[in-house]
Amino acid sequence: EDGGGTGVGVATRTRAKVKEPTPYRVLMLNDDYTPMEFVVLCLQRFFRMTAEEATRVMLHVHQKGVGVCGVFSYEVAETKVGQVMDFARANQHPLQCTLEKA
Ligand code: TYC
Repeated sequence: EDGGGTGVGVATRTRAKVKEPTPYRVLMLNDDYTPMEFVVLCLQRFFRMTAEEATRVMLHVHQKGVGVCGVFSYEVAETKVGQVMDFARANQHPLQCTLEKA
């Protein structure tokens, strides 16, 4: 770039700006009725966890009350929350899933 026409350029914008989306955590909440196996199935199906990983996260939620399923862009997080909530409702489980700014 040569703003003043001096023949001397300043190296600006050498790299395109990559705008990272604001990250959102998807949280799974504990309840007294949803079967443990159903929560594990949700974590495997919608968050692509292995059985071992899903079991670890499910037990964490069971013991602590809440746990992180993953961190995503708002759009992806919102989609995953909807998928879990729809699947839980279809199976008549009270499982709750939500999102928060990470
Ligand atoms: N607390 C449930 C039970 O004892 C199991 C459970 C775990 C439910 C995690 C929801 O997000 C959850 N059957």
